[in-house]
Amino acid sequence: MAFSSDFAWGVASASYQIEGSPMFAGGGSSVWDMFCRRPGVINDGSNGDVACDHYNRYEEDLDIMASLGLKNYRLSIAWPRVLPAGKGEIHAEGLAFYDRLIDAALARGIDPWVTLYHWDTPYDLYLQGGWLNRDIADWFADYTQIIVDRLGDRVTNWMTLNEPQCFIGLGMQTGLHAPGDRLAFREVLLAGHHALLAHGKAVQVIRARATKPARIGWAPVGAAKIPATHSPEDVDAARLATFSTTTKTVWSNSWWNDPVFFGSYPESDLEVFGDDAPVVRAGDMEIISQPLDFFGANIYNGQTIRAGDNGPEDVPNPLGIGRTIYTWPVTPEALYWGPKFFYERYGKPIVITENGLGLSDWVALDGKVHDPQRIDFLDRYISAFRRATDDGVEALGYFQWSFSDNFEWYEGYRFRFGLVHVDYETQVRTPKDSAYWYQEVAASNGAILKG
Ligand code: GCO
Repeated sequence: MAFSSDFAWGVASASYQIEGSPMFAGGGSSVWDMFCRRPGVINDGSNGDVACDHYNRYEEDLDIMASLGLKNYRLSIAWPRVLPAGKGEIHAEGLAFYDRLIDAALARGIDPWVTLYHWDTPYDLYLQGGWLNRDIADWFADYTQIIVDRLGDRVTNWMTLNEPQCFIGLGMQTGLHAPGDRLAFREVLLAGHHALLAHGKAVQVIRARATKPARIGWAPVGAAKIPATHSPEDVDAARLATFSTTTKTVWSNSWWNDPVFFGSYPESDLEVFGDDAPVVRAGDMEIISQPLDFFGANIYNGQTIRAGDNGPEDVPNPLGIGRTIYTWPVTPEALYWGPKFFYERYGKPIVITENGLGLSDWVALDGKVHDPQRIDFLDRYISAFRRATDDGVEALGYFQWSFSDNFEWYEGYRFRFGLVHVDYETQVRTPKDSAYWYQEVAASNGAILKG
């Protein structure tokens, strides 16, 4: 079986992880700029000041992409590059950068998939409450309008927010990510509600103002659950675990996606969250549940689940299971069951907006970067995704995270996720073996996969 003939093979990136900070190019700073300046929060003491210097080297990066035959590029826009204070005055040069970037991609036959927000909240807005301030939904809508008015004649594919679970949960509950807050669950969920409102308002703006017909989705974490066996009991248990939670956590898929696709928070989560759940004002859910064209999901691994006496139970991973540098377990079936369950429940075509792995790659004596584990990992995962499509899941695309090595948040530059190696001392790019392999996967529409 095969992927559809118009299946989008792509690579993904995010502004703060590759561009270099806007604050050195006339723009504003973001919560990540400020967070990285706190001692001890980034494991190698680094920051995104320069990163891959993509702001200055985007043409070279797009040339490499084109030379690898890659036709789809998921990128994000740095809000403070365009609006240094998050609202008000536009930084013309910052906006012009994205104009050039989109044109340069299109000129090389690369279709840009634009994410409006991949975590770089303008610091000035944080000082006004950030995601805790309900007004942020309007600030985000105004920012979106500026972007869509400028790029909406050329961009087809849009994503609003990347991983609300992370920028709300890791950013505001555990403090591992910027802005590094540790708030009560009630405040966390309130901020999450505002993020959902921002999403909905942004969708309204794109629909109203894009002159090129738009396809719109978002890119939440897809917390995948894998049934321990194919028995109906285990499959039901995994499905239930995918769409409910028994603890006060932000990692519930349905908490974020039910409002977006159904216009309501899930009853079972509401019971667990109790008084911590946000007050939903009249009209909120109508805004949040704007029709979307695809379900984007970032999936890296999955938790195995079995039917237990008192509901779904986590099954421990086998001893010695393969693990990536993050110690995330290698669980390719996540890319079968995740898409399958999401498609079943929400009925929207699936785009894997991120999948990949971090390793510690280096340039070998022969000048090349050999990363057989990445090739094996990706083959297993993409093959599992293909099996999901064989079993009826409608799939529009797959985006490998990431095009190049980059700033991996609190791990800094130690963890390399790229198909292209970056030497941060010299900014020299070297496509890894996996880049050439992925080129063949895309060119053959998956036919060379072995998994
Ligand atoms: C995320 C982000 C990416 C990460 C990638 C690897 O999932 O955290 O969307 O920015 O770099 O997932 O951790």
